[in-house]
Amino acid sequence: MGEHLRLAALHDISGFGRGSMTTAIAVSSAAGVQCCPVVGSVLSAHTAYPQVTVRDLTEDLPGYIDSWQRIGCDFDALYSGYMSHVSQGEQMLRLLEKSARPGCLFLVDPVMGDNGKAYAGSFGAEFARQMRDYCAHAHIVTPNLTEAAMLLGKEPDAWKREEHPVERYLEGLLEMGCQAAVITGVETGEGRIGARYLTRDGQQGLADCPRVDAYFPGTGDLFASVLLVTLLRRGRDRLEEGVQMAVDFVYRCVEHTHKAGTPPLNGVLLEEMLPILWEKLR
Ligand code: PXL
Repeated sequence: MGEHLRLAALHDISGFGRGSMTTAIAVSSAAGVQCCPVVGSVLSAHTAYPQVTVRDLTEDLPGYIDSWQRIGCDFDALYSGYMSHVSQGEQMLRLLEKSARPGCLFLVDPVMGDNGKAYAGSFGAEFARQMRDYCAHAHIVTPNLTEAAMLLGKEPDAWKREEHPVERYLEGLLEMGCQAAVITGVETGEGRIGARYLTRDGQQGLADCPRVDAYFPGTGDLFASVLLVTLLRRGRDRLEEGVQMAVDFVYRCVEHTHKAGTPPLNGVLLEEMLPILWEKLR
């Protein structure tokens, strides 16, 4: 054994509804990876609920990261998702510069919207432009189609009116400067959905699964978290395996939850599925 993997994750904590930090911690722990949280905001629930409280912690983050750097924390991966303020990403760049272990992976999930709409909050064109600059530093980005359109300066629903947007968006994302781009929520055939990827050195591919007729918030966070821990566990260059593992696991969670019939806003029944990750990745 000997390899004790550790990542730093910047997300919000949403108290109810599953997703973001609670998902990142659960998935990392099940995969045997320590997750050190950088909490950018605290919400009573994710913003798909009609009424939530929000505490933004952007101002606290510089001191928090200073403290980590004085202690001498270092990481095998850096991971960011939902940011209540786009400047929060600067703290991840400080970690990248000073607290990265050799081969440290930097994954950015540019959380801004879904289904052709920006999420409630500050996710306008200026946020998207700054997110684009931030993504230039990432090794891997994992937008859905809505977020990919926003990163490329388009309307959140532009992909609905374009022919074959995925191929062009993947190339556009690599032009931002990242090493690899994965677009999620892509229709891959009649009744099928999945993710497509493209890397700077020309690898490309897809993983897909049957589409389940239901929408569960937080599945993008689940996808990115599973992808990242798979790469840490199996090898940083095993993108195909990581994307496949993430699609399969999200599908199993969605299918299980759909059958269980719990309220979709509560998210997928992740706790009941974690043993699968434990089995596969330990
Ligand atoms: O799943 C992405 C996400 C993360 N965090 C918060 C959210 C959402 C999506 O709605 O509201 C607070």
